[in-house]
Amino acid sequence: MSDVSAVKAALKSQVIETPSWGYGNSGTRFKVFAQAGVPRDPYEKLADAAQVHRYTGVAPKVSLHIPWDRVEDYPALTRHARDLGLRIGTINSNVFQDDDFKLGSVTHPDPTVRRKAVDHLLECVDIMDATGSPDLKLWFSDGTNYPGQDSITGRQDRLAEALAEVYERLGDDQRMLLEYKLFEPAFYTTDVPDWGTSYAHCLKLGPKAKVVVDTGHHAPGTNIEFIVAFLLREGKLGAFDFNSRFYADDDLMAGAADPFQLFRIMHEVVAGGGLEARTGVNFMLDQCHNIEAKIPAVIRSVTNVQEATAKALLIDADALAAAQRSGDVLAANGVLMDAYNTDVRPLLAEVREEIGLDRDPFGAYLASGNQERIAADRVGGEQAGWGA
Ligand code: PSV
Ligand code: MN
Repeated sequence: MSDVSAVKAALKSQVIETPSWGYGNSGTRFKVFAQAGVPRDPYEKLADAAQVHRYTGVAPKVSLHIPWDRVEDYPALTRHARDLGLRIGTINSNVFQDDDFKLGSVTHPDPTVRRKAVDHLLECVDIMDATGSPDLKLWFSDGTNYPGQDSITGRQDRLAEALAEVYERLGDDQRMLLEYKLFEPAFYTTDVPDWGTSYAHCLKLGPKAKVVVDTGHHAPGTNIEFIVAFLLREGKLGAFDFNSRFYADDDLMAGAADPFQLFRIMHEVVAGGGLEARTGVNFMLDQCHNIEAKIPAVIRSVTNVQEATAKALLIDADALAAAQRSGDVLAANGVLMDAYNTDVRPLLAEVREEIGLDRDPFGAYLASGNQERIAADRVGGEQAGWGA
């Protein structure tokens, strides 16, 4: 796209959804480091998300995770979000932190455990009804640790049965987003290990079922942009869980480990029309901030996604197509690299200024005093974190 006003319009209309759990305490299996001012409940998590939206202008949606964000009164939480200029985004189910799910949730060999897992997923759809959330995100830790532990085929049958029941319960405007992950916590087999498995189940389920690409959930060297291009072409790319991966499912800030990969992904998104609202691609972050301050880290992640998007939008599509048609490999690659090597920060600063925001969201947030305010105000009570 070479028309700067069209590039700016696309950047202004992009929505990046932030995760409630990114504002809570998190860590590794070795240690969770508590931070001052961390939210103590979902209401405070939304207040933090509102700060991110206030300074970036593109983050009005917040994903919830159930039961971490379970509240008595979902309409009240939804009103609270609205009062803060936000709306509730995706409802993330959690069938991986209950003792009953040791051998799996929806693929567990025992039908009573499967029932419990499916009931949780149905509860998540009830929460979607109560909050106006359009998307249910399913990620299953289900799998096996040892050869022979369970039937791989049997587990696929159970998975299909559970997904079908939940799919049936969805309203007309609600979608099911099925996430995959190569491994962890199961190490031998995972029941939804890759995009192909997710895609096959979604295809059978119907048009309301789509695949989620969590950028951290692949083997090293996987060409994620190919997956993105393929799914978009098939109309089955539902959402991203953006984060960075150095080694495994690190869940670090999007664009931190490999900004070039994020650019390549966004190029396929732009080329496949994925920025257009009609495709319904949801740009979510799924990350945790273990050692860095959380709100500024989410701001940084949002701007990293924006920078990758801006660079992808700046690719001269006509020049690229011409080079591709004529088989000029070096020219085609050059068109992409020219866009990638453009410093888009001044362009994004202009975009922000045009919508009445500070040119530098990160600096403006740090100067706002909010970080000190929440550290002083949020004393007592229990800080939210994994499992809260
Ligand atoms: C699993 O690793 C995952 O990516 C899923 O999206 C979970 O819901 C999320 O992380 C939060 O822990
Ligand atoms: Mn994820």
